[in-house]
Amino acid sequence: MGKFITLDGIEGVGKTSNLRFIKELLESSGHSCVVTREPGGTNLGESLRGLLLSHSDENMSPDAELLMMFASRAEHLSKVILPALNNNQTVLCDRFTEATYAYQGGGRQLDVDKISELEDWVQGELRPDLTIILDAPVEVGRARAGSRSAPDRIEKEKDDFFQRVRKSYIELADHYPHRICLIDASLRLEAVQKQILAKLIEHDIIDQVVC
Ligand code: T5A
Repeated sequence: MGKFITLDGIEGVGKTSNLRFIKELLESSGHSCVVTREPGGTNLGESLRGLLLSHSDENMSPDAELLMMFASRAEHLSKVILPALNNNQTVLCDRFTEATYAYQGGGRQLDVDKISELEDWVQGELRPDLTIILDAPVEVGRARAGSRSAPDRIEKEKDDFFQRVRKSYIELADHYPHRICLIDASLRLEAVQKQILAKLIEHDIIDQVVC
């Protein structure tokens, strides 16, 4: 079974920038990598992503949003993630279920027991071997993401929504320290990458020798 690594955090903290760095590290240490993302990663998942992150102002009920995240995840697990893990490949995923706890649980304030039930149903016992949460104050993420294209449905949320999302991520890392780690992403990119490298070594994902 391959390793399952996920990267998460609030908007603009540097997931995309660091995903490339992690992929290069993994490949240089001999991992065959599948890089993917949520919501998305399959034809159906990318169609759902289009609806979930649309730029329209049309309302979506929080329950519909939650169920669509898990519908995308069910397809992703069955078509991409599980086949790759079973083929001994390392899966590197830009966001996973921790995002659901943070955004739908924290941000939308949905009942986390419902999320946990869906997690058990859709994933069975599968959990990431390592989740790296890039943490930075909401203002820092906003400022970094700010200059890009028009905000999508979720990016349009107010600061208090993202404060709750950030708080949920911090709580998840506190609750599952063996598999979820928090990285200070407010630092310069090189300093962030140094922390990521240390975590990958600490969790036996890569060998110190190859670095
Ligand atoms: N969602 C997702 C849910 O609500 N529930 C779920 O279950 C799931 C799976 C997905 C959206 O869906 C929601 C959450 C999200 O709202 P996404 O595709 O993951 O969205 O996109 P975003 O989170 O919007 O990702 P972003 O592209 O905004 O941010 P990144 O990838 O974190 O940031 P990145 O790497 O593009 O960096 C932003 C800028 O900052 C610079 C970069 O160069 C770039 O210009 N930067 C730094 N600058 C200084 N110092 C550093 N350390 C820097 N790191 C990066």
